[in-house]
Amino acid sequence: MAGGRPLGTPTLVGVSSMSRRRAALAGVTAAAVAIGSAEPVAVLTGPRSAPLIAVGGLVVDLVPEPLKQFAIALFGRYDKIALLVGTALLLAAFAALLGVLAARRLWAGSAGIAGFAALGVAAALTRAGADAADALPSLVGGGLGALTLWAFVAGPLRVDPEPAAPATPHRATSPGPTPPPAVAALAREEPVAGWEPLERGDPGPRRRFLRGVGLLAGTAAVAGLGGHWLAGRRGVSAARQAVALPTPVAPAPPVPAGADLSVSRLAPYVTPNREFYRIDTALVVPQVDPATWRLRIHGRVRKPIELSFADLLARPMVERYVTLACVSNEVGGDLIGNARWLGVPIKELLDEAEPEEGADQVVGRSVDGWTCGTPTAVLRDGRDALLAVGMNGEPLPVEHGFPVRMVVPGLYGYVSACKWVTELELTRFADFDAYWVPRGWSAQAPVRTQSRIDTPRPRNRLTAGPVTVAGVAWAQHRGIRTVEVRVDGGPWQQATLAPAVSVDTWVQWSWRWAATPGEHTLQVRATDADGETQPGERRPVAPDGATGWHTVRVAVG
Ligand SMILES: Nc1nc2c(c(=O)[nH]1)N[C@H]1C(S)=C(S)[C@@H](COP(=O)(O)O)O[C@H]1N2
Ligand SMILES: [Mo]
Repeated sequence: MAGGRPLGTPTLVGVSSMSRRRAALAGVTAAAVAIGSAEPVAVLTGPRSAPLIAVGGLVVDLVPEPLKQFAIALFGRYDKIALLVGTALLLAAFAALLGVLAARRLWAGSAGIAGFAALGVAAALTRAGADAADALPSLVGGGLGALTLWAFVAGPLRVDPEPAAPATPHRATSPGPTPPPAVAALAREEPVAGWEPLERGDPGPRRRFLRGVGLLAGTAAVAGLGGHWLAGRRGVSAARQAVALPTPVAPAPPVPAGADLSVSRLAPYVTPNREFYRIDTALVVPQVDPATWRLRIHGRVRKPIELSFADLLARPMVERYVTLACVSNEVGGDLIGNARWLGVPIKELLDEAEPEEGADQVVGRSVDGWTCGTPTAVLRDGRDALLAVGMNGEPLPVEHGFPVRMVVPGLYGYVSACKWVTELELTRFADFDAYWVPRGWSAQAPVRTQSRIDTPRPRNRLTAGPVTVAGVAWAQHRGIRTVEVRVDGGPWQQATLAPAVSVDTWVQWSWRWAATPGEHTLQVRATDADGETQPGERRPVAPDGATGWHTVRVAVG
């Protein structure tokens, strides 16, 4: 067997003798090629068709709710990045195994890659609004990945750590403390008999293997990152910048003087867009071109409506301050923000569409298939439920739903605030469960009365004497009547309320505390305008919003 390298001949001995570590490295490189080469293709077919994002999206939709809660608790707002990194690590581990498998049986390794490609294709094709082209990134990636694996295992980049010699006793038994000669030679970087380069300048199979790994992994990284970057440039930020928002026929009432108590650490009355919390299931922010955007109002209506963005902008607009809150906001949490929204009253559109009797649910559907179910009655009861196009004087930021989203005062976001909305379907609660309902959340979810202490912060060290305790309280669409504070479980004391624009927004409050030395516990509770006081009982965020009093412990020196 001396002499020629068995180029492209996967003899059983040669294949099975490929070192495990190299085989694993070959597998990981093949996976990198698959993922990386899919990205430039996804520039054409859209970022959601890229295998990592498509499979990640599938995971987001399929993962059982308790696990998701756990992940959110564990990773906080970085849960999406954690998901992608976790998926990539898992993929790398599988790819390494596939490499080892392929070294033994090339067909099995190829079947594994085909399986992954099929998963990518299935994930991409089942995303909302997907078309056949969305299969392309996974197909191309899978094909190139399989080719890479072949090249390493049986093709030009193949490495045999041993001459394809008859099995020696060294090999039959455990390598033991003395490595077989070929392995020892490799460690010394010496040429091995039967392994000499074919010609001068041929780097030899081992070098060629490593060069192959480096070159392919590098190319994959460049293709992947470049493709990702290009896909990002195909976003809609230019189209967003070009939007000229109309002047509202009904401007928002001015923010009353004193709505902002201007206490440091206290959340500002109006939340700047950059600081506004973001919650959604989207792994990549949907990029919706306003030129092609359509809104369909359909289902159980007598007169279905279809509107373009220009049609919407041509309608009379109102501007309103509304505080949006997430049902997943823990007591004391910050998944809440207040903004000035510009938009068309949903009521007017529904009135024109003429909902049928019994159509008690309006399903808002996003371009990415996410849905929320809002009571038709709530949307028509005269509150400022908007199809919003503007946020704090700007077109909606892309991550907050550009070009159009729903905003409904008094309801949690998951039942009302559909971003990137493209459909309002009239149906019945009995007939359709929106996205979060089968995942264990209530179909009906008015915002619970809540209050939060923003200052002092937990575990602050304070000096004895007067201390300003301040925060925010909210009971959207009912309004806040009183806020009370107590120290160390003592009597409740009335806080001072700042003025607010309307009952649809939160309100700031403050209370002067004569702090005495020692450890203290501060608690806050609010009473809404209906006279209902926040219960002290602690309940979790699921299924319809947390209850309990925000409690902050401080040390006064
Ligand atoms: N398309 C879409 N819209 C969505 C969601 C989503 O996952 N997808 N999440 C909802 C939830 S749970 C909340 S709390 C609000 C948050 O809106 P924001 O990100 O603009 O603060 O958006 C709602 N609209
Ligand atoms: Mo939410």
